[in-house]
Amino acid sequence: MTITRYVLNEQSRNPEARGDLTILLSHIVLGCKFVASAVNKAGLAKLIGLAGETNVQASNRTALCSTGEEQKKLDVLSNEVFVKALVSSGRTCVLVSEENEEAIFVDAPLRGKYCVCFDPLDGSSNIDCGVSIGTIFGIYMIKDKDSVTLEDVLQPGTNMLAAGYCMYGSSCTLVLSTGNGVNGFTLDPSLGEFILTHPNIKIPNRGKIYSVNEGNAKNWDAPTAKFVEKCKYPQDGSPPKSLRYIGSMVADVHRTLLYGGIFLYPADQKSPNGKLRILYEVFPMSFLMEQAGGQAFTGKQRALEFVPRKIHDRSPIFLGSYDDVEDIKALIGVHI
Ligand code: AHM
Ligand code: MG
Repeated sequence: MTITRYVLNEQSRNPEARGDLTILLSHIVLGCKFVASAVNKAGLAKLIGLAGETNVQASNRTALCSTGEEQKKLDVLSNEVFVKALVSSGRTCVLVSEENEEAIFVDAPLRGKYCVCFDPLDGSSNIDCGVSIGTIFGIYMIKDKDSVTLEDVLQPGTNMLAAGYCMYGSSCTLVLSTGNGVNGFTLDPSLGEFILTHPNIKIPNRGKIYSVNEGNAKNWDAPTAKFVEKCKYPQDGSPPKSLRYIGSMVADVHRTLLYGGIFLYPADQKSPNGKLRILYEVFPMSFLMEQAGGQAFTGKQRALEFVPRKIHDRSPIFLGSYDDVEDIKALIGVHI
């Protein structure tokens, strides 16, 4: 089963579907193949290293990093690839990219009804050492494509129609949900096709792994510190959890989805909203987790119910196995 056939099958389940989402997804798949090829050739083609610019997150993050975030060559290329792939699909009206400060409004002749929020190459600090990196995307429908505004982009994650990520790792894996479960496809390089290799992914109810940047522990709040303490020194007779942290959200979430456990990027005293961006990191991954039977929580509420105020807003996030996320909710004392 190729991803093309899978998406066409999904389309045929909805008698009112006119194929627009199918076309949009095929352009996203094309962008992923292009970036996968560039990532594979990066060392040879001199694509690793800096592009000599800083990206939009630099100004947002001055409190954290006085020099600004350095933008890598592969980030620049991947962003260009996805913007062109999405615009040329003729199915998008507004795009939000991690790499662009402002939302991109598509010119009228090429305008369609979808909004796509994406991080073209997440985990860029891992590029130069060959660790897995990925593309993350979330898709919304816009009410009126002829009068689209920024407000149309600032929707809760519950309005998302589809989301996914593509991981450029030891193999290239695309994980997708169109709101009917989660499926994983692996790129067969000899065919140039994504093949369904992980049908109907369900996350275990509880896992043996926790995943967090523990170097931030001195700035955590009490419930987060207590939660991680319990992962290491459980009081209920269960074995301690293993720690796995790659520092590349796509890879950390992919492992969490397949093996179970919890991934967290909590708030801390230095970053009261955590680090991860709502529209193109937190929402798509939360959508996938819920679709796989897990849950995603901001520390205050169900992550998908959050309504961002600006396109690059951040939020703390705890996501993964249902019962593991229940544990952090119990420690924080939130009942949702
Ligand atoms: P990026 O979009 O600038 O690459 O940052 C996002 C990445 C995520 O992939 C990852 O979960 C996180 O940053 C790791 O942050 P840290 O190095 O603070 O642990
Ligand atoms: Mg990035």
